[in-house]
Amino acid sequence: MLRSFALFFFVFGCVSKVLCVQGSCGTRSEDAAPQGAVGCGCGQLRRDGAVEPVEDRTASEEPADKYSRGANERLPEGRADEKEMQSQMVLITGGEFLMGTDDPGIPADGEGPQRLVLLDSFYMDIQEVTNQQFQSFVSVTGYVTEAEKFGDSFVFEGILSESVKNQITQAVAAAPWWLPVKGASWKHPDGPDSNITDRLDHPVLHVSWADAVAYCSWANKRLPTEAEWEYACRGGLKDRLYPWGNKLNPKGQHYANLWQGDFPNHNSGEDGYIKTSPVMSFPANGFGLYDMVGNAWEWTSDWWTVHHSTDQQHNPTGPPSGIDKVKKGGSYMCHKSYCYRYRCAARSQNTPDSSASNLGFRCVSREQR
Ligand SMILES: *[C@@H]1O[C@H](CO)[C@@H](O)[C@H](O)[C@H]1NC(C)=O
Ligand SMILES: [Ca+2]
Ligand SMILES: [Ca+2]
Repeated sequence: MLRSFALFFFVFGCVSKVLCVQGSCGTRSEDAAPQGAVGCGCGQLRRDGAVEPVEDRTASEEPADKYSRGANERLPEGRADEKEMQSQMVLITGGEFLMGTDDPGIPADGEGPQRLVLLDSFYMDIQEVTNQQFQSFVSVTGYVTEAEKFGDSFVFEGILSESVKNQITQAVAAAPWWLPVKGASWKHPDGPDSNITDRLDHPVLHVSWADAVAYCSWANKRLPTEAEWEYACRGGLKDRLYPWGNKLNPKGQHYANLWQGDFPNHNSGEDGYIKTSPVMSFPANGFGLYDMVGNAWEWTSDWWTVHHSTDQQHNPTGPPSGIDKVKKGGSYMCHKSYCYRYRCAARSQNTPDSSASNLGFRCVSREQR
């Protein structure tokens, strides 16, 4: 806990927020911050150091190994069905692109400097991994997510039922709209009294970085690097803000599931969705990829740093180690006033064991799967 706070000081240099005692913060306490500098508090969802996972995981039990197809070779029939459950992939033809931006929306996030990156070709899921897809993975492998092991996950206050909200005494000091909710998991995304029955085609949520790695590995895929994700997000456009261009709502249309209204108090749902939307509800980008920005944040394989070399790089994979993993694209909770992170160059971070009601993933692979 101390370490997260120290890091929080370091990253945001914002003393007032740290001193803001749990529960005593006004919900608009971030108004004083530069626009979007702190955002939706998405980076603050760290698990308390005092909370230990139910099981210690040894190296050989890393989810990626344990649940890889190799390790599950003898598992049940139903391969064909399982295959059909997988997301369609699209070829992202390699090439050069300008990663990051010299005109950062949130400089503290390390969006800049803009730098030349060369990537090999790869295939990418056209959609975020859905509840249904994750369910098929779990039913074949018996996988248990980290949120289920910890027994809780972070849920946005605005989507909790009153009865669950009333039982919660803790909050994230810097972002009081995030509540650690017992029993929240991918199966119970809005808390223990919710379910995914009507949301099988929505992005899976409350998955940690390791959970995402385990799923992709099982599917013979992997998480994208940040560079791959950003290149894919840009959809062939150069130096634009969004996957579709520079205008947020071309011709008055919504191109992503974001937040309209007054964050965090009122979501007008003008784009049709207060929470997540079924994947592919908004137009695809030039590469045929859906929901690259908005809907659910997406984990990448890179460790987080805000320092980037301007040297040209080939297939960069980020720093060799770190504390947080990079996530990209923003979510249905992002509004310009708090979380101007639904841009391709934007980025944020979480500890790998974090999970929340706005964070999911998609996979990539070198070959067509
Ligand atoms: C799932 O939630 C819906 C309400 O969102 C409820 O009507 C339904 O009974 C729940 N299903 C289960 C299996 O709990
Ligand atoms: Ca929305
Ligand atoms: Ca997304």
